[in-house]
Amino acid sequence: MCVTCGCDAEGSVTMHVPGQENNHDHSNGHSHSHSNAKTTLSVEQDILQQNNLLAERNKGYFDAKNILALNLVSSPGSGKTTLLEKTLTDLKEELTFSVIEGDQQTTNDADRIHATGTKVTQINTGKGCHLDAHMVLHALQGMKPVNDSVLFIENVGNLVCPAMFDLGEKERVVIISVTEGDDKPLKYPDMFYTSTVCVINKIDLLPYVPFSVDKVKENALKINRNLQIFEVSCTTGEGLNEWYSWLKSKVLAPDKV
Ligand SMILES: Nc1nc2c(ncn2[C@@H]2O[C@H](COP(=O)(O)OP(=O)(O)OP(=O)(O)O)[C@@H](O)[C@H]2O)c(=O)[nH]1
Ligand SMILES: [Mg+2]
Repeated sequence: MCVTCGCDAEGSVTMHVPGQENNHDHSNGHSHSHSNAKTTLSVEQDILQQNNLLAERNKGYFDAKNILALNLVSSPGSGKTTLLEKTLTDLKEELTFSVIEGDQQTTNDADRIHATGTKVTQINTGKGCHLDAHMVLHALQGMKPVNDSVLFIENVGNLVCPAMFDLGEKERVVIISVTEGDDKPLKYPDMFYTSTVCVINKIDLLPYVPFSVDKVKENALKINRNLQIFEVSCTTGEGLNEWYSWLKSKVLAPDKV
């Protein structure tokens, strides 16, 4: 997290709504002290405690509005935005979506989501390596997602720090692509332990890389035996129907799947 990785989670929020541009800056006021171990521990506790309170507030907002909030986490480049582009395009007639994008810099991902016609807000975290509940709260206040909808939050690409920051989401979806190695659940257990869903992406590349789907599933289930696992290729579309069915079932019967 911030204290141990040295990130400075001072960010700005850029709103991208189809047909409307509205940009403004935001600072969440994180401060850090590295003077000694005792101080570091108390700062870390303060940050996480404050985050958890705001995450509860976000959760209450989502529950009150019947918004299914999903936090997408992964290493950089696993295919989070590509999975979103496919999902938003293929299901736009059936479900109502909005997206919060988290990246250190650029509005590249928000631009890609915007191109699908979906309401999107980009959060740039600057030196920060994760989204936190306060950033999401601030984005929600600007974008006002509608009742009975699905909100995707694409976290900053990072398999470590985002695991520690509850955003108030209902489901945490960890994406791993086959080029990353099937040992990743064992090396980065927090992310797999705190997730409810695991999407194995880029299976079209399996013939070209030494990656065992059986092994990565075994490793992921060793860390979290309740993980719901999907195998997909966002390029060929293989496996996406199972992901879509799960998503629709969560919207229709949120606590029964
Ligand atoms: N072969 C293959 N390439 C894919 C697949 N899904 C995504 N990609 C490619 O992987 C690259 C990264 O995809 P992104 O969707 O930008 O990944 P991301 O996780 O959003 O990346 P960050 O936001 O930077 O963390 C792009 O070049 C995609 O075209 C897939 O299923 N198969
Ligand atoms: Mg992305």
